[in-house]
Amino acid sequence: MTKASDLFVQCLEEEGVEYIFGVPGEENLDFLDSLSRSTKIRLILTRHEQGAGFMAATYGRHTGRTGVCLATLGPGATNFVTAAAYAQLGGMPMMMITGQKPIKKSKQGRFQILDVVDMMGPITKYTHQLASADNIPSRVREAIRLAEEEKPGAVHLELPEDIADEQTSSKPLKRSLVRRPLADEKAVRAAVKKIEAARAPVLVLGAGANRKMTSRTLLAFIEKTGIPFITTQLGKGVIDEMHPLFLGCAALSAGDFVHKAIEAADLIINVGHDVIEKPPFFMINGGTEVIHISTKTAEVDPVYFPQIEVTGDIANAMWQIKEDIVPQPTWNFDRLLRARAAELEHSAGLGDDIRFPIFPPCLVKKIREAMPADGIICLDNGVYKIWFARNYPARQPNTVLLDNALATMGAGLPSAMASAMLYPDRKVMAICGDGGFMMNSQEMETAVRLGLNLTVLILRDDAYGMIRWKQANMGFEDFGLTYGNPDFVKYAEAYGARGHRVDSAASLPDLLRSCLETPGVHLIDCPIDYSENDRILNKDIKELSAALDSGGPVGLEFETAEPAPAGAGPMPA
Ligand SMILES: Cc1ncc(C[n+]2csc(CCOP(=O)(O)OP(=O)(O)O)c2C)c(N)n1
Repeated sequence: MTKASDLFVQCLEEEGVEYIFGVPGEENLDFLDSLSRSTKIRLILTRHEQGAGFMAATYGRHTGRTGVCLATLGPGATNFVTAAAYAQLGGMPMMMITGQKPIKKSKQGRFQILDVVDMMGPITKYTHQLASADNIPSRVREAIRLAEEEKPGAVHLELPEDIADEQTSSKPLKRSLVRRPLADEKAVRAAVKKIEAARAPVLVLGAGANRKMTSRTLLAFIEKTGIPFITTQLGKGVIDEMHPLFLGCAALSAGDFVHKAIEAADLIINVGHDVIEKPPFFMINGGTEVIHISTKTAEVDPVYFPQIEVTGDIANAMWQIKEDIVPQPTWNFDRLLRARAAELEHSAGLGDDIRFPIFPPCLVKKIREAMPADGIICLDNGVYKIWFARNYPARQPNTVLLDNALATMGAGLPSAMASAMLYPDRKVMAICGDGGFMMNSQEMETAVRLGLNLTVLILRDDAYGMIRWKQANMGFEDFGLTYGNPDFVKYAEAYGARGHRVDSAASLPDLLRSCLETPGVHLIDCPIDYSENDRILNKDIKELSAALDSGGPVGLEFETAEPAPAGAGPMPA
């Protein structure tokens, strides 16, 4: 016979779990005791359940295997909610294990008791209370299977104290061998015919394209056909964004150069579309047609109703299409590529502006120069996310971890910590606003305790800058969005990390280099100047890209004899 909590740990070992991130409570003590004897799973104690949840989700995002986190009942479980939603919307396989008071006999009334299983319902793929030790193997297997199946997401198991203490003869189940179904040949053929008949097809790579094998087959397709590509924010890095056929990332909702490129296309090959992201284009009836290539069928809505759907494993679908397709001499991508050329010209000038406090495009450029191709930047949520999504070329998959799904603040530092744990030989940087950093800054202690090599860059504007910008934009008074900050250098030092302060744009590269090369946790306090966000993002870019059609300031003239078909314009802001 085996104790239930021992069996639970054995099941997790069988699944290949390496870490459990968490904050245990009294109701997890049997489980914790069982975990103490595991030679395969390491407990990573955090200072808040949210940090544990974000780290577990990021483990899932990097590996495709379920990241596991642990908390107690009631308040521990409620602290998991944001991380669960982050994993669920962001497509990251993650399992939460929470404790509970005994379910058969309890003398404690309703103290700390919430219906956690019910609470997790809307934000998980599976939530279940273990009511018998015998069922632990099948419940764990089912939870992990579902967490990893397309679209990956969050699952939850509740282990009550009395069940954890039961004895059972059950044994762990082995992982199943699962393959995603392959796309149907006829759908592939239809897609190929449509692409061959187009004049200027374009690829749009979204969140679902960010899978290990997909990058390889997509690259082979792009190299064979010469068809250019754009990415959504969650598709960043699927293909090297320094590739000459990269047309940009859809970071703004509308009016950017990248939207001009989409408008110039007459067919959109939309790979790995996920409705969770803001759409990079919107369809109108009779407008530009769309081929949907994904593991799931298209969720139709007023701006998305593709004409052809190729559903099944994306890597295989792209391989089949690549094998079948014959590049056409009639394809012409000039207008698409010229929009990109104009964009590069515009952003190069901005990146060279070394004013101080630092100018966002210059910051992005300096960080790109400091980070190696496989270096990982993990963004929190704030204004700077738009700048990084637009201007920072991701060279490899999962090297720009940003959250364009739940878009929560507070995940930047924990996601960077999980990245640094998983890839100790790569350079990892958390990039946070002062607001987002302070939401989980207590995890600096965890980072130092774990001995991570990590650079945390805090972009300090002493405000919830993103909201302040929108407030100004909407014509409201500047009210209610500014605050003071701790002395971040001293704050870092109090945790045993190294604190640094940037005092000029020119000194940033050396500071970045020394932080990235010196082991340990570094925190950089970097004042940032957001005063021109509006001029550049809302005015200049839109005016310059709009001028592309008529040959405006950037001197580009699109052939007007054969205008792009209407209907694939950017989503209105
Ligand atoms: C948990 C959470 N709370 C609130 C928001 C809404 N929100 C989005 S950005 C933002 C301000 C971010 O401020 P900061 O981290 O300092 O970055 P900045 O925009 O100043 O660069 C807020 C409040 C959110 N996305 N997530």
